[in-house]
Amino acid sequence: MSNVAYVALGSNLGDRDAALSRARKALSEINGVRILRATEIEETEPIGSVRQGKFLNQMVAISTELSPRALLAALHRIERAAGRVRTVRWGPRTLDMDIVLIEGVEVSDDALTVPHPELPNRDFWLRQLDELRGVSDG
Ligand code: A4P
Ligand code: MG
Repeated sequence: MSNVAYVALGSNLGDRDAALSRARKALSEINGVRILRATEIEETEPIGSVRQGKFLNQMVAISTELSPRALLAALHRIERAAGRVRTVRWGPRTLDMDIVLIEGVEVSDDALTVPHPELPNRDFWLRQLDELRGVSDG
C-alpha cells in the first residue's frame, strides 16, 4: 500500500540550493519512496524568535510505502548525512525535513505529529501544498 505524503525541505546555512537538491536526490533513493512533484524553491524570512538568515524552502509530494515513523526515521538519516547538527530549536540548519501531511493519515504521539502542527501558521507551506495538490486560487 502506498500513501501520498508532502515533505517540506528547508535550509538556511551553507550552500542552501545544494542542500535542497541533495535532499531531493536522497529522498528519491529511499526504498519505497517515489517523488511525484516538487514546488519551486522560495526564499523566506525566518519564522520564530531566533535571529538567523533567510531560508530556502521547497515542498515535494512523494508516494511512500513506508509507515509514517519509518519515513520520519529516513528523513532524520538524510538530515544527519547533510551535516545537520541540532542546537537551538527552530534555529539555523543546513537541512530540515518535515512531514507536513500524509493523505488520509493522522498521527499524534511523542515523536511525530501529522499533519504538522505548524501547517496552519506557515503561509508558504499552505501555498506550496495547494500547488502540489493542484488547487488553483482562480
Ligand atoms: N516531529 C514531530 N512531528 C513531526 C513532523 N510532522 N515532521 C518531531 C518532522 N518532525 C516531526 O524536530 C524536532 C522533532 O520533531 C523531531 O525529532 C521529530 O521527532 P527537529 O527537526 O529536530 O527540530 P526543529 O526543526 O528545530 O523543530 P521543529 O519543531 O521541527 O521546527 P520546524 O517546524 O521544523 O521549524 N523559517 C522559515 N522561513 N522556514 C523554515 O523552514 N523552519 C524552522 C524550523 C523555523 N523557522 C523557519 C523554518
Ligand atoms: Mg523540523
